[in-house]
Amino acid sequence: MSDTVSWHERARLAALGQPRALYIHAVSARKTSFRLQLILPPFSVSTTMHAHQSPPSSPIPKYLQANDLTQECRDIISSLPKEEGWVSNHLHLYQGCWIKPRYMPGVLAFQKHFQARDTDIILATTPKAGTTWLKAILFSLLNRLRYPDFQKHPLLTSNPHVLVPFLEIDLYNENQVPDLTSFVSPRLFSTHLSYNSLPTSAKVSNCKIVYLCRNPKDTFVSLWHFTNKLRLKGTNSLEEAFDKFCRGVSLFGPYWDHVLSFWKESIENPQKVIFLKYEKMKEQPTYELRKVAEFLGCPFTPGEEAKGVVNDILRLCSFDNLSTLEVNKTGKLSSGEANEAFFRRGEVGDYTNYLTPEMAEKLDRITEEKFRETQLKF
Ligand code: PAP
Repeated sequence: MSDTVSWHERARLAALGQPRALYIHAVSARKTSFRLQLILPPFSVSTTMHAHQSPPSSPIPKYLQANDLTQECRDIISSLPKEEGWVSNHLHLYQGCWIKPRYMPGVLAFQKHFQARDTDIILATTPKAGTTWLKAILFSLLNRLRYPDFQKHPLLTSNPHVLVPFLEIDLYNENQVPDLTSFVSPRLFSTHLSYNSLPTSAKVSNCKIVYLCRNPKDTFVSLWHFTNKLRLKGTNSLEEAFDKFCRGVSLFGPYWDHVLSFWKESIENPQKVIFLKYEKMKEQPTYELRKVAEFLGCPFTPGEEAKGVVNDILRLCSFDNLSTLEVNKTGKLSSGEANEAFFRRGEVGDYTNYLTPEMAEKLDRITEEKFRETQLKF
C-alpha cells in the first residue's frame, strides 16, 4: 500500500511540478507538438516533427541508407558471420543476435554508455511481438496522472515509437552518448536486444524489464509482411524467409534464444522481469494490464478502478483506435518507416492464412524442441 501511495504521490508531483511542464506555456501556440516537448528528448522532438510533416521525399528511405560507421564498428562487423538480410543487404551475428550493420553503432554505444537507474523501465520485445501496442499501453499507464484526459492524449498525435524510443535503434544510434535528461522518472525505454546482450547496468540495477513475445508462427508472418513493406521492390519469397527464420536468421533472432533469455531471467528474478505473451494480452487484457501495473509498482487505485481507467487505457491503445488515427495512417518515423506499417491485422492465428500445415508443424517442432526444458508453450 505504501508503494501505491508513494507512486501516486510521486507521479502527481511530477505531473504538477516538472520544470518541463512550464515549457508548455512557452510553446503552446504550436499545438501539434507542445505536449511532446513536455516529455521527449530533443531527438524525439524532431522525430515527432517528421511524424507530422512528411520529410522531403527521397528515393531511398533512411532505414536503407548506409550510416557512418567508425573503424571499430567496421572491424567488428567484418569479423562477424553474415547472412543475406530480409530487407537490406546483410544481417550479422553479434553476441548470438542477428543485427543489421546500420544498428551496430547504436548497439555498441548502448552497451558501453547506458547507465540504468533503479527506477527505469525497459520494454523488451522480439520484433513483431506487439511492441507498438505495449509501448502505447506502458506510456499511458505510467503517464496516467500527467495525461488523464484520453481525448487529448499524446498517443492521439504521435506514434508509440516516437513516445517510447528504442535504446539501440533510436537513442544510441542517433548519438553515441544521447542526452537523456529530458526523460522524466520513471524513464521508459525499449529494446529489441536479447537479455544476454543488455548493458551490465541494466542487469545489475533494480530497473524493471517488461518482456513481450508472441507465438513464433504469427511472429514470422508479421515479420514477413513488415519486411515486404520496407523493401523498395519485390517481396521476400515466403519459403526463403521461412527457412531463414527456422535457422534463427531474423532481426534480433534467433527468435527462440531471445525468448529463452528473458524467460530464464523472469524465473530467476521475477521482481526484475515480467514475461508477457501477445496472445494472453489479447485474451485477458484487463487482467494482464493490472498485473503489469502491480509489477511496476503503480497499481490502479480503487478510485481509478471505479472510474474505468483500465478500460480507458486499453481502448486508447486498441488496434482499432491506434490504426485509424491520422498520424498512424499517414505519418512516418524519422528513420523513414511508414507508421501504418506497424498496424496490419493485430490478430492471433493469422498464420493459418499463410503457412502450409507442414510449415506450421515444422515451427511447432522447433519450438517444442527449443523450449523442452521449460514450461513455455505457444
Ligand atoms: P516492431 O517490433 O517492429 O515494433 P510490433 O509492434 O511488435 O513491431 O509488431 C506489429 C504487430 O503488432 C502487427 O501484427 P500483425 O502483422 O500480425 O498484424 C500489428 O498489427 C500488431 N499491432 C500493432 N498495434 C497493435 C495493437 N494496438 N493491438 C494489437 N496488435 C497490434
